[in-house]
Formats: sequence, C-alpha cells, structure tokens
Amino acid sequence: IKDCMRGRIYPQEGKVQLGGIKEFAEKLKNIDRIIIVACGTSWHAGLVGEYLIEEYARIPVEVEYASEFRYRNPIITEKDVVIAISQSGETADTMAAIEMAKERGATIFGICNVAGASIPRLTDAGVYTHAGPEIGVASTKAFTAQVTVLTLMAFYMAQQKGTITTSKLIELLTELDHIPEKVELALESNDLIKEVSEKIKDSTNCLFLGRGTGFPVALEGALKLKEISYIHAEGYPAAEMKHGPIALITEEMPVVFIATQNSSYEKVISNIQEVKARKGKVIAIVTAGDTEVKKMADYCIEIPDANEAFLPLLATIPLQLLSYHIAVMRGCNVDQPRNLAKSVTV
Ligand code: F1P
Repeated sequence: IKDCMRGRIYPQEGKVQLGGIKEFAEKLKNIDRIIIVACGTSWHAGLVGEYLIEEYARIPVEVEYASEFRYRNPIITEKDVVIAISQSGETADTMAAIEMAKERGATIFGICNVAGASIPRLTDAGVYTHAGPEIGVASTKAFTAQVTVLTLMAFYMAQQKGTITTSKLIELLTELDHIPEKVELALESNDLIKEVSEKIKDSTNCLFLGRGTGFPVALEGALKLKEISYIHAEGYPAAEMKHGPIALITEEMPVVFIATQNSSYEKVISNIQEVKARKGKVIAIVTAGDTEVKKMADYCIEIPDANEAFLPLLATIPLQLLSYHIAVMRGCNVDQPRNLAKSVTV
C-alpha cells in the first residue's frame, strides 16, 4: 500500500498526482462514464472502485466481468474511459475486452502490477500498482494494491472535476497516509483468527455478507476461501440475504459479516440478528472497541477505525488470514491451489 502511494499523494497540500494518466487530466473533466473490466479478484477491486469513483468524482461507473463483456455487444463510445485491472497483466479475457473497447473508440487505462506485461502495452495510459509479483496463485497483496490505486484514481478524478474540496482531500489523504500502520494493527489479530479458523475449518459452506464497500470485501473473502481451502463460499450484499441465502442458514453455517462502524452499521446489526435467530454461527469483522456486535456475534475480529473509503484496505486483511489458516489446517497448498493458473491466458 505504501509503495502504491509513494510520491503520489501530498496530504498537506490536499493533492494527488498520477503521472501515468496525467495526459488525460483534461479529458477526465468531461467523460460520460467509466467502464471497469477485470476478472476474479481484480473484478472485486473494480467494484470498490465503482463505489469510490461515484462517491467522490460523481462519474457513473459500470463494472463488467471481462470474460462476459468480451462476448456481448456493449455500447461503448469515444467519450468512455475503460479501466482494465489485472494483476498478471496477461489475462486473455481482459485483453479481449480492451481490444473491443479500443476498436469502439474508448480511452483505455490500465491498472497492472508492472510494466512489460501485455495489458499495459494495449492501454493508452495507466497506473502501476508496484506490489511485486504474488508468490502464490491467489491474489492477495495485488487486491489491496489495486484498491489503493483505485482510491487514488477516485480522488484524482474528484480533484480534476472539482467535486471535492481541498480540505476534504487533505483529511482523506492524511488518513490514507496512515493506513499502512492500521494494516499492521489489523495483522495483530492473527492468533485470534487462527482460533476462529480452527472452529470453522470443517464447514462445507460459508457465507460472507457486507454492505457498501463491505460488499466487494465480502465477495473477495468468499473467493479467497473457495480458491485456497475449497470450501464452498458465497459473498452477498447483506441486504440480499432475505432474498434467498437466508434459506441456507442453520447452525452448521458460518456467516462472516463485515460489521464495522460506518453508515450501514445499524442495518448490518439487524442482519446479524436475523442470522442469530436462525442459529447461524456469526464471525464479525468489527471496529476496534465495538460493543454492540460483540453482544451477538460468536467471534469478533477487530480492525482499526477508518473512514468508510478505506474500509476495504483493512477489512480484507483478516479475511485473507482466515482463508489462509483454514486452508493450511485442511492440508491445502495455499500457494498452488488445484486447477488455478497464475495467469489465465486462454
Ligand atoms: C485474475 C484472476 C485472479 C485469481 C487467479 C486467476 O487475474 O482471476 O484474480 O486470483 O489468479 O486469475 P489477473 O487478471 O488479475 O491477473
């Protein structure tokens, strides 16, 4: 996260600089729409980007699975900006989506890890995450790095469009500057997360629920668990639970809630009550010092308090650790999950 921000944020001046897209600074003032294309974990990062860009820069955003988008006939114009996100920079579906959008005249930005990969070569401009290669197949630090870059992009676009005041930007950038220390604090829950993992490691299913930016975090938590521990897991917006997944809840079902103290806190509390009333096992990611959720949840894992914009950067950490410990306890190879390739080039 620090590497993503280095030299790009100036908290005291309330300024974000993104050299890679500066040639398009003027264009950003007048774009009609942003389309984000990506696969897997990168797609979840894109969903966080949607929340932040719409919230701060007030530009409409669509987030598309590249693997689906490339095969339909989407409406794309030269006024659109397409942001392609990829850790490997080699994902075939994402490349095909870029090529189609390019043919239709869109401007293409990339968010990739390093220069030299195929996707950066196809784009008009872009921002590198500089996260270093993932050691394992499943994206972990790539996700937090992509989200950091998307957060900076949202602030940068807001700055260009004038939809954010300098004082607000100073406040947000000052907080963002301290996020790496908060991540360190979140990592201190490792032993507790290991204990929780022991309790749920033999489950056959698991639900992850969140609202707002907690929703893509829930999706990513479920994907990590699937990818490396082979437990069937699904992520949903917490409010969708009553439209179907609630039928699955029994005492055998662990439900992981992103239940931090932000704008949806009260609503998440009522979702937790609904799960407890059906004897589901609740594991909640809560803000440090929380007392309300602690009264209801079976296990609470604390993360430091933060603005809602930065929640994904912190709440993802315990979920990655949860998947990691469960996978190790189940004897899975966390670095080389079965059937998964580092770059999906077909
Ligand atoms: C996309 C992705 C990863 C996933 C796995 C397969 O890759 O779905 O999110 O963890 O490695 O590929 P990328 O386009 O971000 O490299």
